[in-house]
Amino acid sequence: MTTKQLPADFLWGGATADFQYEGGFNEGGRGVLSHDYETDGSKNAPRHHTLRMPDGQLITPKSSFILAEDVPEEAQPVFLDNQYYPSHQAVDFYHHYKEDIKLMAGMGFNVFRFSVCWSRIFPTGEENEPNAAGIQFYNDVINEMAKYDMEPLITICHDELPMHLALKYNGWTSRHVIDAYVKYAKALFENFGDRCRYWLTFNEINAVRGFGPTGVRKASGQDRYQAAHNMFVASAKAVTLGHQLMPKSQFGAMYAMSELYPATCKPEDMFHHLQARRENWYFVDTMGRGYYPNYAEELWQRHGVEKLEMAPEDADTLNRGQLDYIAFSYYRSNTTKSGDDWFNVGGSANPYLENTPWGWPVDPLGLRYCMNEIYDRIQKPIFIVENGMGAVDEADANDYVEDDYRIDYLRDHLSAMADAINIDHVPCLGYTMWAPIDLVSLSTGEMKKRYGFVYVDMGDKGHGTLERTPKKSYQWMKHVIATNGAALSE
Ligand code: BGP
Repeated sequence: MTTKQLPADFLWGGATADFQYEGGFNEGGRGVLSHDYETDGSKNAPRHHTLRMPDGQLITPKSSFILAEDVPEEAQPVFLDNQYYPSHQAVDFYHHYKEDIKLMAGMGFNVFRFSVCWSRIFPTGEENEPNAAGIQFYNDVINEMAKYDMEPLITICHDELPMHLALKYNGWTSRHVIDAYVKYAKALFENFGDRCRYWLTFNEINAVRGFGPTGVRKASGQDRYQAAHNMFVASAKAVTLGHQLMPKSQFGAMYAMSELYPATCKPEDMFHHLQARRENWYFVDTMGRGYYPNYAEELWQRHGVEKLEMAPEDADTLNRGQLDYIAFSYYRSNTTKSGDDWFNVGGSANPYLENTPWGWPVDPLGLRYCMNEIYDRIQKPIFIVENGMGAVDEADANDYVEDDYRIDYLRDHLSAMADAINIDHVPCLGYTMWAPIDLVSLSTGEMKKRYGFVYVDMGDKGHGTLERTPKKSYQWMKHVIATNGAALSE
């Protein structure tokens, strides 16, 4: 059997996002964030937010992603007393960071991916100077990590906007937001750049195509792809500036790249698959190669894009701000066939795979496939920055969880990853598992959908002690990291 042992400098860690993990929503001068208005939900009842019209009427858009829908301009988001908003407390990393970092270090993590909360640094996005208390918080976090030789991987923007920017500028459709983003990124580079090598400009930037960019009032293709263009320019500017200020820095952006298969070998399904996969390649290709791909025009037409607003210097900006590595999340694979909605691939069931309790097909080999596919195409190192299994964990009286299903999921995926590295020779910088400590689910807003190595005593409505207890998978992962992957063959 080929060894599963990984290169000595391999980065092992976990990944989180501020509004799902951090809490402290009205502490330390933090401003209101787009996600703060999202309620909890469940597998069958989507999250939602509420908007108030000038006449007092309340409306609830269909989209669970704040304002990612055609809503009247006068509508203002509101908090309602009878709703629960999970981002406000999340699982309170804000007050538990020392304990959580110690727990992560206990597993042997040498990297921890977290996102900075934009509105903690610039509460509205338009201040001239960063919020000192926000800078202090992340300095404390990074310094705490340094005690355990754990380096940060910082996501600059994880699917979020300060609410003020979302409302005033119609989110990313406006170039004003590019300037606000670059100012924000610069503040992070100046304050944390001496201790951070690896950066991600955006999380799952390709989600803009489906969910809509956070804080945009319309869901038209024109708006989505204009927002994507502005995000490409913002990312490229941040990369160029980051390289200047921090010569050793390495930049990636993160893509949701769960694998996509044709449902059959019928030529029409195969061709549909090629085009559907390009819906995501569009983002990787443009940012990884520094220019729009040949098929961009065909894709724009498909989505009713008439003309994107581009500045004359944008082509040069994209070219100079190419990414150093390609990061992605991988949870599952999907299938598609001719006739499927472009925004909703994955409709056909895959008879060869079993699903998680949330209906996500489990496909470890798809991870190896995906790693090869990305490297074949872009020829830059890759970084797996999210992978994991959301499950219902039944804790015993001592809050102990025997999560053998999670161990199985991770063993199979990590083995597939090791094969891509050791057999296929795909350069891979590291692996950060989503999410080392239980936190709030992005899609459903639940606590019940747990991912962690560490159980957090908290329920879907925020009740609980927030006490942290390692699960069975904690010890297992510790052993895998201690052997640098060799234990995966045991
Ligand atoms: C990714 C997001 C994460 C995370 C993860 C799991 O799309 O980047 O923020 O939440 O998916 O998804 P969920 O929480 O919906 O189970």
